[in-house]
Amino acid sequence: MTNIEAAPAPDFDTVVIGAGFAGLYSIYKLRSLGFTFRVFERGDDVGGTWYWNRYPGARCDSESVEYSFSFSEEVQQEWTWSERYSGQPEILRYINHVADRFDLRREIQFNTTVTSAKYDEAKNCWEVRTDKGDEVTARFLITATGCLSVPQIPDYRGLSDFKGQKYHTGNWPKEGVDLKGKRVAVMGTGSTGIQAITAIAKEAGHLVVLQRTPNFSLPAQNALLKPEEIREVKATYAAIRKRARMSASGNVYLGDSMGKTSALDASPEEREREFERRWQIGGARLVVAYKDIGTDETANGTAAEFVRKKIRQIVKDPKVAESLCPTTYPIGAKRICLDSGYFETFNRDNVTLVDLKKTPIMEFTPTGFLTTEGEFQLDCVVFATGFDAITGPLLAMGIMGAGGRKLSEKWQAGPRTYLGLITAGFPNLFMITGPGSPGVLSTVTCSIEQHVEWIADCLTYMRDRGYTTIDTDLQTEDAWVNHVNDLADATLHVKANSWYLGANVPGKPRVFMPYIGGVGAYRKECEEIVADSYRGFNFASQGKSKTASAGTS
Ligand code: N01
Repeated sequence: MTNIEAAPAPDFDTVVIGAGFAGLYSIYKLRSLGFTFRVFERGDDVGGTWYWNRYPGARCDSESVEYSFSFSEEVQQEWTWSERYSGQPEILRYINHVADRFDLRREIQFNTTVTSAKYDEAKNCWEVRTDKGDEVTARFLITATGCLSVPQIPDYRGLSDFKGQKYHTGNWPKEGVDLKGKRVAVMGTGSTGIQAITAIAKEAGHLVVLQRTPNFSLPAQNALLKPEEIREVKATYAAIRKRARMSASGNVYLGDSMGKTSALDASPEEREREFERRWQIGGARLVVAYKDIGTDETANGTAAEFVRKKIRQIVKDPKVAESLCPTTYPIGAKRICLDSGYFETFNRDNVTLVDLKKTPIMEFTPTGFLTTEGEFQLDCVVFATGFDAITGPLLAMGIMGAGGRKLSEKWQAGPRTYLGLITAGFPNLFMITGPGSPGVLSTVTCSIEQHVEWIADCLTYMRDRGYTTIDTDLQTEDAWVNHVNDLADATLHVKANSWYLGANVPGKPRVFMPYIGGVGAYRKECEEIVADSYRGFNFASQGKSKTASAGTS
């Protein structure tokens, strides 16, 4: 470690990048602990994911009462969600409410994109530069950049010649888009596409759905929350949150939905009843109806077939129904989609499904696109084609660690972290919901709060002991990465080409990025590591390095 004693103090203790859920809670925490900080945010207001994803039909697929902050009992009591699954406008109003209530905008510099972040070993600080010409230094760098914030638009021949409107759902214009009566195509049938297609079909003159791979989608069974439901939640909020924190996914509001028995021990009639019961309750609970749906292909097949049967019942045209039936990967191996009438949409006269596996797009033209079957004339194309997930936002910022090593070089073959929180050789860099943590496999607000609190505790621990540097070593990191891989390999998740594996981005290494052991197990591991004097973390102060596990008091 370099001696930093004589180095001038950095401008701030911390720079935080991003002002969505993660950034806002970081502000709240850092401020309450007396740390100095600056926050940079690309958008012109708070909200992160919910600021950018304003596409028609945008809605949360976690229950509203859980997809929210738990850190303030006052906010929990004063805010009332109107629907079981909130729409984007309501979530953005909520985020704004929290920002206003705690005066969180004060330290945020909006409309500012971080263009580089370089660790200066001599000064033991991060030098952060932005597109607005800022150059600030901070002892610590915290990325709160979200996991799904770098939109992907495929590179089709002729796309730049298309004269109509083009939008990506993850970068939807703030002023909205009038699609009334227009000829619209939506490309992509993931969670986003399924929501957008259902909503746009009601508005467009004609909608063409461009599907490459059909997806398993379950009914959300969204509804207005009743006053008695809200009263009950508010009366028991503390208990709900406590259970969520130690659960598999952070989603426990309607009871523990994880089945305890094997699908193969149930008779076909019992399974049918259980799947139907869960289909009617709504949400993703059908895919955990039995304990082995996520791990055993035969068990999984029973749930997959139930959903295919539903699709065939709902969609009137048998050919269209067949095209909509997923058959090439296990149910739940990709993120399960929740819908509000998606399959019914294909019974509308103004909706056409183009199965790109059967009739691929040859090229876009100035007025539409050409498939192997013919030409489609369009006014507008909506790309619901996903994101360079999890690592994309981190690699987009030009992060350079010790010795000028680029993060993009270190992660060339896939991300490597310890707990998804730090990565060796990039001292004092903390990632909220980084790769190797459960973030995207959970009610993300639950995971965000855990990470922010963990980081805040760690910074306090360091301040109390005069430590100025935190890092880990490759051995610790390798062990964590292997653990994350082992957990994933024991599931069927690795059998689908999903964004969890980076499979949606051409050239991205195929590595299962999230920790799949569950938020409760992960939290426990994090707590045990802290209790064991921050096992695996190396701290240093004033030029003296110290391996935490050797004892730190
Ligand atoms: O993205 P996706 P998303 N030509 O990557 C298709 C979260 N989310 O934005 O499957 C044609 O899942 C691609 O096809 P294929 C949620 O975690 C949350 O929908 O690769 N098609 C796929 O159909 C979700 O999982 C909420 O063959 C192309 C689609 O585009 C995550 O965001 C709401 C193509 C991309 O699906 C991402 O979902 C919405 C090409 N070249 C989303 N390239 C909440 O409610 C890609 N596709 C919280």
